Amino acid sequence: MPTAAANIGVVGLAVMGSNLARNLASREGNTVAVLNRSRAKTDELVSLHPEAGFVPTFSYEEFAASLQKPRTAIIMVKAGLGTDAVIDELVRVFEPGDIIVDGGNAYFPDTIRREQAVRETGINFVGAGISGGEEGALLGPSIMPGGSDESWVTLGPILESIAAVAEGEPCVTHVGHGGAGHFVKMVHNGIEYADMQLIAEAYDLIRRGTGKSPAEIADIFAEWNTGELESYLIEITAEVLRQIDAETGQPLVDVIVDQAGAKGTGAWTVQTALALGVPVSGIAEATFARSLSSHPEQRAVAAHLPGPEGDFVVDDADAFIEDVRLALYASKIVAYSQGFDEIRAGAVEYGWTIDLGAVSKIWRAGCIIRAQFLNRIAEAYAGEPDLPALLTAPYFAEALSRGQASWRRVVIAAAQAGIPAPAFSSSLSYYDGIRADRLPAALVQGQRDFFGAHTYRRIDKDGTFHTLWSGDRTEIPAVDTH
Ligand code: NBP
Repeated sequence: MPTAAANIGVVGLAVMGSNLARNLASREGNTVAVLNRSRAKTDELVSLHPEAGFVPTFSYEEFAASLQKPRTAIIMVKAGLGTDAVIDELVRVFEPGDIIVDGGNAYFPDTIRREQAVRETGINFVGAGISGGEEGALLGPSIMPGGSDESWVTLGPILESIAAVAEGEPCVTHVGHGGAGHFVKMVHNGIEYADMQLIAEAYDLIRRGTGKSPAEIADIFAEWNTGELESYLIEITAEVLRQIDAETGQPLVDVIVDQAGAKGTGAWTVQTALALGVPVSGIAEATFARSLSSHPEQRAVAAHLPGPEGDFVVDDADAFIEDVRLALYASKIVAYSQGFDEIRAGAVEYGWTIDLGAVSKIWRAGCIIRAQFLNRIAEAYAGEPDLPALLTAPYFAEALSRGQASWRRVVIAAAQAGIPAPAFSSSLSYYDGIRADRLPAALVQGQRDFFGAHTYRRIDKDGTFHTLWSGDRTEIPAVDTH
């Protein structure tokens, strides 16, 4: 058995686990024990990176013996049954007070279940969302840990040592108890879907409205990246659009099949939002847009359905591009506002205390949605921690006010030209819905009471009412069911 030389261990040495282990090993004070189900990955990692000083282990007993107490292990295996299998093994060889961290992409209800089960053994379980892909794992990810306060005492400094750094601050915070970390990571991914879809719609509208080439649009995105839209996603979009396919000489974007894949975190975000009753229409439209794109059989049979007559060419390309920029920013504000609403609602539902400003700050570096914009969100919550809707904060309200005329022109142009812009248009509808004095929901309540006696409330007195909806209307009494 090895001596307890390591202060942290990693189980699962595929691309994410091995990069995270290397990141940990590169930081002052860390000695990293490593373990993988099959021996080959451990041998390869240790032989390729002697500088890391890894402690290789080949059984859970050896792994546990190599760790100082409280033992701390980060699991980086395929989410699902693999995670449960590793947890069972670690629970078998660990002791009360030790800490098991799941750094995989777990669905948060699984994390809640695992945390409760492991806690009964006296061992701490922490579900930690880790964003940034393989490069982030190696160089500095954005980390969203949940779990107990006790585990954070040991884990906090270790995670702070490997996280990305934004303006001098590590991109990790103790998000909340239980499954809060994986919940927040899920919503992060949902917001990422919306952000990507909005950028794709902006590209499509500019291309089809102005006839500009992908390379020319890349220049526009690069320019946008110097202003309020500055973000990793805008930056990489410019690079994707500039890329030429070596085989055909065509812009690569024109050679790629137009069917977008998904690994399921967008769907989780939307399913969870539906259960919580939180409208995340931007994320939902982005998720559905990927689904729509991925049904070629339906698209083939629908291709003959008529669209508007004539070509779509805007009169003033520069003005249209500026309209699209402002519409993109406004829609992005809506998508983030909706995502933060979901986190707040999740915190209430599951009894977590989540600092929304702190969440926005740990997304400023290391993850896919990293952007300057997140500082504005942090400022909004610093100014008003219980802000009911992010988009009403003064900075965002001003941006929406500045952009709304452009936003409407772009959505009108898309509809008239027959260009799908589901995220742009649903975001505008959300904006108009949330700011409306009165909504047709009153009529929906009337309909519900008519066919199902679901009752309604009145604007002029307290109580719950049901109407007998038939016969002579003048005879219909309103019955207070209280
Ligand atoms: P994979 O998701 O491809 O999983 C491969 C690893 O899981 C290998 O180490 C494999 O061991 C191990 N494993 C499996 Br599969 N079943 C196991 C079991 N029953 N018991 C023990 N180990 C088992 O690895 P990855 O792409 O490095 O991702 C790791 C985690 O990080 C996943 O949860 C993923 O969703 C998450 N994540 C990935 C990314 C990314 O960009 N790839 C980003 C963010 C988060 P073996 O070598 O013996 O087969």
